[in-house]
Amino acid sequence: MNLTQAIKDKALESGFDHVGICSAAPLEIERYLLQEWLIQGCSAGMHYMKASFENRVSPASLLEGAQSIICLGKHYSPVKQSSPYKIASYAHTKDYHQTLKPPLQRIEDYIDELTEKQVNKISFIDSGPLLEKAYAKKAGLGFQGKNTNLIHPAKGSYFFLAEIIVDIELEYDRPLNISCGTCDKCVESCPTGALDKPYWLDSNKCISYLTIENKSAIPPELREKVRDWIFGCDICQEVCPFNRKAPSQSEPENSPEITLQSLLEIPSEKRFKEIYNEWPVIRAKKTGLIRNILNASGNLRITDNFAQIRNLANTSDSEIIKEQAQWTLKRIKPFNS
Ligand code: B12
Ligand code: SF4
Ligand code: SF4
Repeated sequence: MNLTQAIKDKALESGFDHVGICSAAPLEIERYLLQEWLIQGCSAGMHYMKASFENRVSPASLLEGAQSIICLGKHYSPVKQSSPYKIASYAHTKDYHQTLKPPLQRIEDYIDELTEKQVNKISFIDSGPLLEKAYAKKAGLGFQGKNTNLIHPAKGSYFFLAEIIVDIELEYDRPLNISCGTCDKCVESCPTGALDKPYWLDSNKCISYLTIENKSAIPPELREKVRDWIFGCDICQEVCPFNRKAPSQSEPENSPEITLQSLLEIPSEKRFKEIYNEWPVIRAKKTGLIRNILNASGNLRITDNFAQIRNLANTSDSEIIKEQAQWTLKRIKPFNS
């Protein structure tokens, strides 16, 4: 069996659902589009997107002599949510940055077993500075939808991406010749207008950014539009016809409980990190999650925690939480009688 096929077989055997391989040549069109996206300020407060610009479009800047990229996809299921507060489906499974490391390592070890020459390689799961969707698209893993996610024509978009850059030449796959066509559902459904233009996401308005990466207050004009989401957002995937066949699951029993009460009982950010260590919600930090729950409580008019919210509005050490609690209080006060 040839090397390319052996690597692909190993990737599937290791638990990945998709594998495709492309050349590690620098991206030219995407370089321009990414630059434009950054100039327009669409990366919001994610300053690391600018800092690592060259790495994103030029794999040789990440691995000397980079020749090929093995692109991998791992599906997760959309979740039927039972809590009034919504958490993006991917965050109901344990942190993929951690769980996908061992299967990735198995593929890397296998490449070493198969090849006589020392193969230099480097692997990434999201956290790496590589334009992952663009390379995965090149490797035929899916097409890029108007919601900007990579979509597999038969299995939808609920999958993570990972990749291994290697300094050997392999056989390359081709991009798929498929598109959204006339569908516009995600653009029409995005509550904040983050997808004002198809294929173009403004992070400043995206609920996923506002509730996860954003370390400041949620801008007042967007608070209502964030609705009941407290970590991430799945709306532009939920409405996508390509996800109709994605098998959904109920919330896993061991997924962490996140309520205002449970968060306020955690004494520090350090302790929060220890408790949620294996879960994606760790990214928002304790302060971010409290801010998000307060915002959703205001939108849902949930009055159960009225006394705690009033307390936060008067005495919180965090200006962000204090101000958000005051906003929430104004919205729920008339309903607390
Ligand atoms: C920054 C980031 C975010 C930001 C910005 C999102 C974005 N669309 O850029 C925020 C915080 C908002 C975010 C949210 C989410 N993210 Co995110 N994110 C990233 C990260 C770290 C970088 C993405 C990036 O480079 N953006 C830069 C812009 C310029 O890229 P782009 O949108 O793809 O831009 C292209 C288009 O504009 C396109 N284009 C422009 N015009 C046209 C015209 C046509 C015709 C076409 C075809 C294309 C096109 O060209 C550009 C360059 O390629 C990647 C991991 C990585 N290292 O790549 C994960 C990643 C993209 N995220 C992921 C996920 C799962 C999510 C969420 C679903 C999580 C959630 N449920 O809340 C949401 C989805 C929101 C959405 N609709 O995109 C997955 C996506 C997997 C997939 N199947 O696509 C990734 C790949 C992480 C991973 N390894 O699994 N994310
Ligand atoms: S994740 Fe939500 S807010 Fe962001 S683009 Fe999609 S629908 Fe809009
Ligand atoms: S909802 Fe429609 S337009 Fe949006 S990504 Fe899916 S197919 Fe494309």
